[in-house]
Amino acid sequence: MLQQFLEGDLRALARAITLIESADPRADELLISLRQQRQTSSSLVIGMTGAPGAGKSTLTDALISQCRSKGARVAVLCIDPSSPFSGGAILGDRIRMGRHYQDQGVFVRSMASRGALGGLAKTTVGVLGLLEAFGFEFIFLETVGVGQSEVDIASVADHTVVVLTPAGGDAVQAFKAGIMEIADVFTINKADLPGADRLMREIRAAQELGAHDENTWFAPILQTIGSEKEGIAELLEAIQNHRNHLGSEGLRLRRLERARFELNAAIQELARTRAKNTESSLLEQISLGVVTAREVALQVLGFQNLD
Ligand SMILES: Nc1nc2c(ncn2[C@@H]2O[C@H](COP(=O)(O)OP(=O)(O)OP(=O)(O)O)[C@@H](O)[C@H]2O)c(=O)[nH]1
Ligand SMILES: [Mg+2]
Repeated sequence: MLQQFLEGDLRALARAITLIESADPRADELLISLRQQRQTSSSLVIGMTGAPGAGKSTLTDALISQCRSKGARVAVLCIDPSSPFSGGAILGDRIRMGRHYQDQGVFVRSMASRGALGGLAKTTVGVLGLLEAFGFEFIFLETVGVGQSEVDIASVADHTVVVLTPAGGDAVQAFKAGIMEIADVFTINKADLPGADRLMREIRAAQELGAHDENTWFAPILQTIGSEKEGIAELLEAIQNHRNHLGSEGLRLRRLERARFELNAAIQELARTRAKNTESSLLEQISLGVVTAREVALQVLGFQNLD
């Protein structure tokens, strides 16, 4: 399978993803040998975030066409934190991206991730590693719904595109959700609706208020009409400009951030298992107030002391 994978066989990729999703122990082995074969990844990993209905799927779809027109191969990972199954909200995206299905240069995969850390499946990072090793030039990550998963996506992606709309209160929502901080590129989608210029000024004002120096990357603020495919070339260009800004050192730091996210997910997973398997006698002691939950936690996690 490794051989077929390295030769670019999409069926081998699909099988490898299934291994990861089913938590098959051979998946780790595969990932490690792939990482040794393909040391450097030049993929652009792009996270698309924004409120439900902002136009993430529409824009991703248009960006796929833009990448394909340049001959680049593209993968899309749709992450649905609301569902334990793939389906539901994801289905619409599949249909919308349907016309790329015949295209061998486009790979679309949906993943459910309910119950996973912050809504972003721990398997997502593994699958992402596979897509990078496979050699896609562009990899888009898209979530359905709002919440923590948007911020998580920024920990995993190299470039985070925040999709806003001129609809009332979008900027306010973005400030609240901490999305301003994670944006590498803003796009005001639905720029055909009134209020796009005003929103642009609000974001710019907010950026200038924040701490900055001569090295600060001011996320460019674009306007797009996803449904008309307007502004798509400029959006892709802005993403590529951010890549150039990051350079190899910036990219290295982003990847460290991803590793930290991955480690955090692994630790939480282990801790959760330990908690679930804790003997009832220990639970009873906590319940009676004989010991604190923290003391038992340290014990079941194998810590010697509070450090
Ligand atoms: N007027 C207008 N409508 C748009 C534009 N872009 C997308 N839409 C429409 O907005 C609706 C939502 O777009 P989606 O791409 O599904 O939005 P999304 O962010 O992926 O939504 P979720 O996946 O549910 O979070 C669709 O009906 C699109 O046709 C635009 O630029 N202008
Ligand atoms: Mg969508």
